[in-house]
Amino acid sequence: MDIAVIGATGVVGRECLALLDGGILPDVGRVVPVASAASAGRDLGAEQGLDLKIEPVVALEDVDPAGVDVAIFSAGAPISTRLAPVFAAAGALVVDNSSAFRMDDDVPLVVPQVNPQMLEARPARGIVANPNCSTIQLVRALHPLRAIGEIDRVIVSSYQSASGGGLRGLEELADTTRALLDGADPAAARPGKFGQPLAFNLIPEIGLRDADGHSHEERKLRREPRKILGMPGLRVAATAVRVAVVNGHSEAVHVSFTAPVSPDDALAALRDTPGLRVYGNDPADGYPMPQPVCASPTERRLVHVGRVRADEDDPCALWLWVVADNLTVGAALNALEIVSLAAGKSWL
Ligand code: 2RA
Repeated sequence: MDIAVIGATGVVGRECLALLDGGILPDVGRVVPVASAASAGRDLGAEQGLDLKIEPVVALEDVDPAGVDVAIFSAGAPISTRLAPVFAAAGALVVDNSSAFRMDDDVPLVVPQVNPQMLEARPARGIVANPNCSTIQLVRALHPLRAIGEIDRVIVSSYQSASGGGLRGLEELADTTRALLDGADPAAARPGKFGQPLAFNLIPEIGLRDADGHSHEERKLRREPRKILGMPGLRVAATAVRVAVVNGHSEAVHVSFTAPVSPDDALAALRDTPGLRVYGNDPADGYPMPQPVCASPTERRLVHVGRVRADEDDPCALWLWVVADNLTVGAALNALEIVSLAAGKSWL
């Protein structure tokens, strides 16, 4: 299987290469990293200390889609809009990490642990959309709970790390933190990737707000779970906050069901679900936090669910605390799990 990684020098592209190096897919042939012309010729394998044989970076304008079996896009919606159909037309299965196609009716939006049935047949346009990072961890925590009752409403507050803003986001957190520790005036910090200085701060806006006051990220958290769970009428209310965390998104999730539910039943359903790390309510069980989750090569490939507890004013509702590495679980790993799922189908 020859794979092109478009956006290979970005934070998600690098995770894709690292996962491929780790053997997430069998029978990998050529790995063609694609990036800007400024990166053409770079040896990302050597830069990242990978064993996998990776070809020198090809500039976006020079890439030849012919002969590519799979193309993973992590270069932003404009590039996906322009080039994903070109790769698909050349016969590649495109897995797109951008928001370009997620809500198109003829493009499946897939989390393999939740709606694998969406890949029983080759996607009509040859494109599969990878959901937004904060969506993936949310639906992987919600899906098992459908075994204990019918979900009626979800209220989610997300606490999203700087790495969600890519390399610029990471640089900005480091720069503004260093500046403040050196005594600089936070107001002097230039509003960059996040519009406000992030160090020691919270920014209640991810993606611009619309006329109704909802941010672009909050819209994703409302629309995407409905499509993935096949619940177009699911009521979802979201608040998305950028926080001064390097990597790892966290979510406080309030789930309402149509009938009474118990935290014990929820914990049992979650514990029966592969790919989840579940924390009980014994103080010794602890709770998930982004820093240790993302620091562990094994834990950063799981969705972590803790603080499962009753809503004391509503017997039909529960609280959850969900943490995951937004670059692996929330992007690169889900994309490659889609490829792995597709590889088992006759149509790839
Ligand atoms: C963010 N989910 O966290 C968006 C895109 N990665 O910035």
